[in-house]
Amino acid sequence: MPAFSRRTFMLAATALGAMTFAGAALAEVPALAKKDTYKVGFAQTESNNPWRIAQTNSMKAEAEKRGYQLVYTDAAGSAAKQVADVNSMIAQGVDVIFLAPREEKPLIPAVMAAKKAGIPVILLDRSVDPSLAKAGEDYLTFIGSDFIQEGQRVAEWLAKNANGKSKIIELEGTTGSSPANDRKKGFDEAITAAGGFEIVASQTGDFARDKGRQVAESLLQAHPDADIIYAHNDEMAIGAISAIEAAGKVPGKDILVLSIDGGKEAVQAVVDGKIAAVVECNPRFGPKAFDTMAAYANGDKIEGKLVNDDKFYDSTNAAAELANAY
Ligand code: GZL
Repeated sequence: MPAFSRRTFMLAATALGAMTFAGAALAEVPALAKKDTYKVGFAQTESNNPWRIAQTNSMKAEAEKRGYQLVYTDAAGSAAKQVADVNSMIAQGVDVIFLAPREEKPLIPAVMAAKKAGIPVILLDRSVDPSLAKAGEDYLTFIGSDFIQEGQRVAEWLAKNANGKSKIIELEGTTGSSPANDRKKGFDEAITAAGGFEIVASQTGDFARDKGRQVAESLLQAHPDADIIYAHNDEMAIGAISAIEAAGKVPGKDILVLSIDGGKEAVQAVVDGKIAAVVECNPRFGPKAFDTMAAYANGDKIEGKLVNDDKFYDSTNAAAELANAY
């Protein structure tokens, strides 16, 4: 081989090797050593509704059952505080961080800081912007529901059971959160494809009961012909029921209410005929979260997305299923 091309070859090989090494370093999720016990971080978004409280209780119960030390934080609805909470966990030297990112973009720095500190992150329930952080590279995996499918299931039920009702008010979840983004995407695309429906208004109620009630009240006044309310979660659906009744209308008769989460209060409302259908979004993450962490420590391959199976409640099964609802 002529000297010039050999030198060029060596330079190219060195450059390629450096890039590959850097690439490998950037692409690796930090390892988790196999130990008898762990110090585990769980950064919760807030505790403003039964769903979040059920998720937290499930995580705390599983940590206690396994004898792990749990460093728990509650961001009280602030993405900025949730970033600070994760940074605090990093400083405390936790072995792994479970994170339910309140919104898709603001939590990216927290995910990257944990990776840089050599701490694997498992996303629970909510995800981050996939164009900014990737499973299997920046964090280990996402465990949660398929929010697009949840929205689609509501649309599919409506397409079969609306019985002529067609004007929809949509109550969106927390702006910028993956459940709000994807429950809207899944529902809006499917209900448009079904034909014969119109979303007359769509506004955030921030997954909160009273905000949901206030927004539903104002939208019902602005759209008196609305005869369907699709709420991204039970809290806002229950708030909307109060708004419907305050407007002198009958939920389930004048206006169909549809929801996602499947908490006991909402499933009871299905039994009572006030909510037409609810897609479950099970908050009991503890066992699956800690089993996934143990499998990773054991060296098992972990898929980038671990989707929960969600039930569906309507008048055909709500009474029988009520006892199992969270
Ligand atoms: C969905 C979860 C949502 C619930 C709301 O996985 O993030 O947050 O649907 C909760 O009730 O506030």
